[in-house]
Amino acid sequence: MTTKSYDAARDVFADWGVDTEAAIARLATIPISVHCWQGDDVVGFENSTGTSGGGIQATGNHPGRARTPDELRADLEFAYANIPGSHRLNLHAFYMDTDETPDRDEIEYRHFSPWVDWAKDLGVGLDFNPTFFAHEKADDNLTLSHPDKGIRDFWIEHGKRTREIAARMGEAQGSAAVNNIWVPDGSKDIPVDRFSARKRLEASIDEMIATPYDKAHMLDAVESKLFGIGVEAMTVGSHEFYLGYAIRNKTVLCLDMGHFHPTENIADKLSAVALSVDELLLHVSRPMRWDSDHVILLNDDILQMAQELVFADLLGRTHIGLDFFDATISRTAAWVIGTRNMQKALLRALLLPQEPLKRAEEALDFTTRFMLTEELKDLPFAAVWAEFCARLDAPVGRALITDLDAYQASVAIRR
Ligand code: RNT
Ligand code: ZN
Repeated sequence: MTTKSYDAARDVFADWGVDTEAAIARLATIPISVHCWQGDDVVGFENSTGTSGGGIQATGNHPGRARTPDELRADLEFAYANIPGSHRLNLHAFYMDTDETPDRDEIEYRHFSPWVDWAKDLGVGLDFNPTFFAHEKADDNLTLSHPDKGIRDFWIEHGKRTREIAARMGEAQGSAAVNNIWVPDGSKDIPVDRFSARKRLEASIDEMIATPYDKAHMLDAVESKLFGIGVEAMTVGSHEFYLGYAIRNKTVLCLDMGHFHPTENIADKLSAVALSVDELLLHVSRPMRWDSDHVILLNDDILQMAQELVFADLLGRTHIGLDFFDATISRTAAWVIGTRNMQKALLRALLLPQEPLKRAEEALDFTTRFMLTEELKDLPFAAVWAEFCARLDAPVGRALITDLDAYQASVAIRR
């Protein structure tokens, strides 16, 4: 039984030539890779003494931070129950779940097997990341491009191990785990030999990813950045660096929305890079003045990203991951609302009548395009979203807020 408001919305969309049932069915097939690090403020679970670093740090002290793998999994279970559909978990290497104390160059699959078992039970696919920060050997904000070969070798070994772990995860779950490489490497002040640093980074990644793995199990991705705290003058792995690297080496290219100049439009980049790379990974995020990793809102930036993915037919070769962390609000609410915002943006894009929009543009009829884009903003998207959530057993509106509040209250008391 569908609701009256959905029935009415279906007719409105049908009038524009849009099939709401097709949009709902398509949205249900799009997994979002939910980042584990929103749940514990990017601290991780290494038993050895980790340091903070790499210019990434959550700010805020809201009660209820997950302090153990069990707490993080409980929070994730709650979050997934309130996010309609089947999704993934993006795990960082320093979220190992073990009593052992392996250093980064000693990690093995068994240190992550509790995650694999749990994810399998929950029907969640895993993605993975080497962790090149929060470690004494990264204190100079240099890892794979460090002038010291010993340090580079340490991190190369770490990266190799994550690829093997990710490949085993992918094999166990029957879908490729994306293993995303981001390094903090850069220079606080103006360097005089950028080229050597970039050649070292290239050579290190080449060595790290030399062992081939079945693409059905593991996909290498590379993530660029503009600058970070402590590396204001130069980031070794810049956008141009990794765009070229990904093209030459046929890796996935990761675009993080916080890793460009603030006035750049990341949505605009998708169709440009899609001509040269096969697969994309997104780190959907909300930079405010800098790479601040605010929780994503349902704003124009996200709507444009989703529209590009749908209109340019890039969903089939784009892995949608999230990358935000806010410790001033409920971490579970941040996960749930942020992930749902990505889905809502995709649904809106799926519900737009592409044909008249593209036809107007092709005919250089910008008046029609303008009238359409603005009038279409009034379409009853919310009724279709509510129907999607109802079919997939996820609450909306006040019921959702009551759920989020109750869970936050429970963790705030216990932790
Ligand atoms: C850092 C990058 C990177 C990290 C995660 C934790 O600026 O965005 O993706 O946020 O790997
Ligand atoms: Zn990122």
